[in-house]
This record gives sequence, C-alpha cells and structure tokens, in this order.
Amino acid sequence: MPLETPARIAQELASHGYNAEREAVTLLAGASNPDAALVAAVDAAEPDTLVITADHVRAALDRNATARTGDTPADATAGSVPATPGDPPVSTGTTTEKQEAASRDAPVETEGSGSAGTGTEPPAPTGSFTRDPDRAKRSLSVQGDVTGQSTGTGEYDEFVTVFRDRYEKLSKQLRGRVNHRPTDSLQAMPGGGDAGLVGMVNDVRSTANGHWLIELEDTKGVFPCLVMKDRPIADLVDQLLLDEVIAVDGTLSDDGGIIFVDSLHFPDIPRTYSPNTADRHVQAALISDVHVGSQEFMADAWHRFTDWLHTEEAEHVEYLLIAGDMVEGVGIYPNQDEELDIIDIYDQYEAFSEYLKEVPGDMEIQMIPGNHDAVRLAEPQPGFDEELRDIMSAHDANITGNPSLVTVEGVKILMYHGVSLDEVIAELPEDQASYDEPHKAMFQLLKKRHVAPQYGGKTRLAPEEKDYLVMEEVPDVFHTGHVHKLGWGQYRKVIAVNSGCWQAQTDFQKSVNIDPDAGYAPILDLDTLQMTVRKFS
Ligand code: D5M
Ligand code: FE
Ligand code: ZN
Repeated sequence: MPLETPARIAQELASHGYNAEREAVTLLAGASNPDAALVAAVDAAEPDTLVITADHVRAALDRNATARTGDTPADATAGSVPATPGDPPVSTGTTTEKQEAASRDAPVETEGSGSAGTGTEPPAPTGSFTRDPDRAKRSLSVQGDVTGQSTGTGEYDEFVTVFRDRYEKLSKQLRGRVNHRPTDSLQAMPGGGDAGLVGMVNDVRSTANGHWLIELEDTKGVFPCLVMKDRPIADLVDQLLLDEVIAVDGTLSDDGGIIFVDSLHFPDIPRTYSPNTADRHVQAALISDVHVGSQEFMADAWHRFTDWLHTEEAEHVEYLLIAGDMVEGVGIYPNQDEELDIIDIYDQYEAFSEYLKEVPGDMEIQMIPGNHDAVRLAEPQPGFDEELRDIMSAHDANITGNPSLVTVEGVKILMYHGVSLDEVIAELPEDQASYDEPHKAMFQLLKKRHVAPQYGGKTRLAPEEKDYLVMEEVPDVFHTGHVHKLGWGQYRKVIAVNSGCWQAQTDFQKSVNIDPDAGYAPILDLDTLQMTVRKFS
C-alpha cells in the first residue's frame, strides 16, 4: 500500500503506536519509498519512543539508501496529496466587523509543501518547510479549571453558595455603574428618591399595561423594578435571562415599593478593552464537536484537515484547541444508538485517539469536554479522568475542564463547549441570537459575563464553592462549539468563534432542520487576532 498522504503516514505510524512530528511526516512523504522509509524510521526510534521526530527520519533516510532513492518507482500519487474538490471560498463568514476574508482557496495544496517526490529524483530530505522549532517560545497555561477542585456534593446549601459567588463576582463589576442600595435598605427608604440596585434576575413578567416588571434579588432579598414599555431601555428587557446579574438605576415610587427604572446595565466588556496578542506570528486552529463514533463522523474531512496541518501552509499553526464533544458518546439523546458506528464509549475514545495521532506531533493540543463526553454533564465539567487520559496519552494533550480560560502566548482564549447557547437562542429574539449566527448568542454571554447564565433549563449547573462559569477576566477570544454552526465576529474587540463540527447532519438534526456546518477549521492568528476559515468538507 503506497503511503501517499501525510495523514496516511500519520495513521500508519499511529497503528504502530507512534505519534509524529509534522516535519517527520513531511520527510517521510517526500521519500521516494515512503513505506520503506517509515519502517526504517520506526526502526531508528528507541524502544520507549512515543513521537517519531524529524531526526529519527533523517537518521533512517541516511542509513537506508533504499528508502531514500527508491529501488522501485514510487506510486504515481506518492508524496502528493490527492486532489481535493475545488472548494469555493467559505461563504459562511458571518463576520460583523472587519475580519480577514474567509478562506480563499482549497485547503489542501501540495505545491511548495516539499512533500512531492517524483520517484526519479531523490528529494532532499531537508527540503521540506521548516517550522519554528523553538518550543521555548510556546506557552500555554490554564486558569479557572474545575478539574480536581470540585467540592460539590449536590446539597441545597451549595446552590446558595454558588449563586452567592456569582452575585459577588458580577456585582463587583457593576458597582461602579449605579449607587447600589441593598434591598433591605431600599425597603426602609422613603418614596420618591433616587435608587440603584445590583441584583440577579429572579423574574421578568409583563404587567396588564404592557410594562415590564423585573424582580431583582441581592443577598438581602428581592425588589421589584418597573421598566415602562415606551422607554428605549424596554428593548433591553428582551435580552434578559433569568439568573443573570444586572444593575438598574431609577426612582423609588411614592410608596417606596418599586423602582421605576431609568437605566439598565449589563456587566459587559469595557468599550475600551484592548486585547492581548502574541509576540510572534503563530496560529491556532479552533475546532470542536468531532463526534468520533457517530456514523456521521466525517473521517475524510478530518483526514484532509490533518493532511493540511502537515503542509507548509499550516506551518504557523502550532496549537489545536478542541472545545468539546470529542466522541459521540452513548445514551446522550433518545435513539442515538441507531446512529452509532462504535457503540462502546471507550472504543470511541480509542478511535478518537487514533484520529488525533494524525495531527502533527509537534503541535500543542488543548481540549475540554462537551455534553457528549464521558464526564459529568453538569457544568463546570471536569476534564477527562485518568482512564480516558491514558487512552488519549500519545499526543500529550493538555486536558482541562469546561470551561477553561487558556492563555496561549499571551492571548486569553475562553473555551466553553456551549450548551447554554441552545438556551440563549431559544430565549432571546432572533436578531439577538440564532443558530445561523451563533456568534451573536456568544456576544450575549460576553455581555452578561457568564457562560451559562440561566439555570434550570438545558444547562445543568453543578453546585460548587464558587461559580466557575463567571467571566471574571475579559477574554481576548471566546471559543465555543456545540450548536454545530460556524460563525464568528467581534464584540467590543473580543473575537467570538463558534467552530462548527465534524459530523454530518444526524436524523434528529434533519427532523428539526438543523443544517450543520461540518468540516471547517477556523484558524486564528494569535499575533493579529485575524481569523481565516478553512473548509475541508
Ligand atoms: O448538539 C448539536 C446541536 O443540536 C445542539 O444545538 C443541540 C442540538 N441537538 C442535537 N441532538 C439533539 C436532540 N436529540 N435533542 C435536542 N437537541 C439536539 P450536540 O449535543 O453537540 O450533538
Ligand atoms: Fe456536538
Ligand atoms: Zn455538544
């Protein structure tokens, strides 16, 4: 079997239990007899080797002239990537502000990748592209990860604690905006004066006259706030979700029993926020929802993606961030088993691990779980347990919980799987949040400074000592998945990206008209925060 593509080579190595550096795979693909070169490289590796490096391959090629020059003519396609359908430029770039145009060309290009071997001329083993080998320049650290920190036992008291923490953190962000009086002192105040309140939205209902009554709760009690329907701020009421923390300013009614609201504030992203950027030209691929184990998992698109990662074009893509739903899981939705390709959850992770091995071994991988993964469903979700980490160990990925604030070369990327997006989209008006523009739903979460404000619907909350779901820090990039729709945009200089999926439409999705954006990889320049989307399907 000729090994014609980098992904095939990576797969072949994976089947021998090896991960490989990108340059190693390129060198192997460039050898005129890649099969022999691969065997020689594996032989050159020490017994405890996990990653086949470019040095292993060079050593093998030097030693093994057969592999380098090829006694047998190489297959016609050897060393080149098969033609890909001439994909049109990605047209789903639903950017709202100045952004890099969507991908202009087909994702997989072999020209210049140094991987083309003709079989008649020995390719120079060092002629492949060289990536920045200086790992010292890389940095990736994680904050706000619940993994190993979970204290929750599910007692009622803990729900009180987590909500109190949410209130404390978000009210701190809002205190400067209004002159907050705790609800008990508001109750004691005479009517008619100015009043400000920071509170959690307890209830929103319309009055008989069409005005809005918002009940806000602080640590002392609840207080009713009335927004008149003819005020411009009445539009903001549509954007409210239960349990989010807001501030209002207004006047107390004559009897002192209600606030007539003049202004309403969300914690929000400061308008003056200036994002962090990396000090060098380096990129990250932001993906999610791989769903290995589903019959609809798009293996071919995945292979094209990982092939591309091995090319010169992807030279600067040094990080791969995966925002949950690695596998399809078992028993997630009714009748899901009818569409399973792999029925055992551990087998699904084994298979996922094999696909992950196609990713160049010298890329850094960061992953968090989603609702299809084998961790608790309630958020914050801890990272994978030891057993699953063992299964996925070859790539030495950085595995943390959902959500995680990941700082990559100075750029703060908030990764969250995105289950709350279903809720935001269901609750808010179409122009504020929809499946076609998932980034707009993300803007709402940024505004509320919380990844899953509303508790009790689809989003399950695990009671913890603190609320891990609050955005205490402003992220530079907000990366989610889950809704299987590609969308990105900028909200007050913060880049929001929903990364699509690698699963074709399921029967359920067909039945409810969800048309997934499958097989795309958003690529983010960490030095400029420009986005490009590449299509592999
Ligand atoms: O869900 C992908 C998207 O599809 C997300 O918006 C939820 C929705 N979805 C998918 N399957 C179902 C079922 N069976 N019921 C309700 N909503 C569903 P993901 O969980 O990432 O596969
Ligand atoms: Fe998913
Ligand atoms: Zn999901």
